[in-house]
Amino acid sequence: MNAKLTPAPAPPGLDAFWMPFTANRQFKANPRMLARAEGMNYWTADGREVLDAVAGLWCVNAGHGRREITEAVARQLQTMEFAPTFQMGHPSAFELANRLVEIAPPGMERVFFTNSGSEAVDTALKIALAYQRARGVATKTRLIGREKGYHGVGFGGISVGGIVNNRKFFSAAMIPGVDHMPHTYDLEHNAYSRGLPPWGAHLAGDLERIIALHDASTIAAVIIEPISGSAGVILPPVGYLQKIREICNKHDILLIFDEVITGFGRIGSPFAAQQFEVTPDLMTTAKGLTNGAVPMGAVFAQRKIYDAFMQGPENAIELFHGYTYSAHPIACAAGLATLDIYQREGLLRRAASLAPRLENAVHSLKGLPNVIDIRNYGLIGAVELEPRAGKPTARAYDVFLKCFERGVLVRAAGDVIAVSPPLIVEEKQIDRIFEVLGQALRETA
Ligand code: PXG
Ligand code: PLP
Repeated sequence: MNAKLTPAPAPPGLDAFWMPFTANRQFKANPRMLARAEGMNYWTADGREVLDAVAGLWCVNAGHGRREITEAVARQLQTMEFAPTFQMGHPSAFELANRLVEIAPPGMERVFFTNSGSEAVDTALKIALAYQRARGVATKTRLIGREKGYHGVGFGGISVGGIVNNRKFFSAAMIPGVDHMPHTYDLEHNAYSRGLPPWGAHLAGDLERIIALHDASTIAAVIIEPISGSAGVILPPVGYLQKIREICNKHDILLIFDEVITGFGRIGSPFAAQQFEVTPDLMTTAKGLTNGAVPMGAVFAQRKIYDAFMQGPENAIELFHGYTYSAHPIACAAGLATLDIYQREGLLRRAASLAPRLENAVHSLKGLPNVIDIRNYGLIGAVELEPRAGKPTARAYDVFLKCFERGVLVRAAGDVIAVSPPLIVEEKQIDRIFEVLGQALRETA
């Protein structure tokens, strides 16, 4: 877009908007405003083009400005802007659920809609607890998460999550009966691994320790991100997820995969469950479900879980849970149009063919100043930096800023720079992302 043709909008007052997960004062002193998006790019309010290397926030998997989504949403708005799904229904909710089941891991035949990943997580945890009661094992009430896990910001999600800053302020309100397995982050053994790290499958064995401590009869579910994003891209060691699945089977404990980031093609299959050939009992998703165009999340459930609820009198509500906007018609329209694009363009598998290019590009940054590890899988790349003494996260923030100034949007998670471009990314754009990141690293003390 030619900046000269578009008068800059009057600078808005910045005080009223309390920004999420943002250093508000730092941002408002030097705001970075995005005004337009198309394909792989954003344009800033002053007309500068920025290559989106993070798919918005890991969600715009089909790239920006997809007409089919816009038109589907507009059509739905003109036909029926809202319809309740409590004791009522509308066709696109059922259609979207059916379409999702078609691409889901084996047996995941039921879908519960939410409005975000955080709501999907809280929903999955509640389904897990209610399921154990429904099938007559009401003693199974404990939940197990992992250190460094990110499961959104609901009270359930932060309780099973393992990110210190998300927890410490709210410690008085953590849900009871939660344990945490160790994370699998280990630079000593795994630094600079390409793809899944070879070391660490044995860490799954810690689940046996927790089960031995409490007894399996008290444990409802284990929740895990197949690949964790927010904690700085932590990958499952080879064989680790399989081992977790075996232990859960052995002790009759539900396994929940949180696929909010890994879902919808990010790592080369529709879901990580398929890529890693480990099928969970429940799966939480959001983000790529609607290409980020309308907020929506979904919990996938194995048929056996849904069936366990379908007893008692037929006029009884089986699950006391739901959101006003569960299966909102606008979100359903966006979801259906998004799935059409994914399927027509083969995007749910495309990351597999681009992964080698990204792997080579990201690992070419080894040896640059302050780089202490590089990780990658599918269309996810991460460069970990040595934190500045006494100033954690400051170095990665500076690198993020330098990249933005040079026209590439990356994401800083702690002292890790994460890259997760839309799945439509071209090989040349992958190269450009890491060229710019390399320059930024060279210039950052
Ligand atoms: N689970 C996982 C695994 C996630 O990654 C959520 C739940 C929560 O989703 P909502 O839609 O409530 O935000 C997430 C979200 C980042 C970043 O850059 C990651 C997320 C959100 C924003 C930024 O690491 N993950
Ligand atoms: N708070 C109040 C007072 C409500 O009436 C409702 C829903 O009816 C909620 C919260 C929950 O809102 P939502 O269904 O959008 O999650």
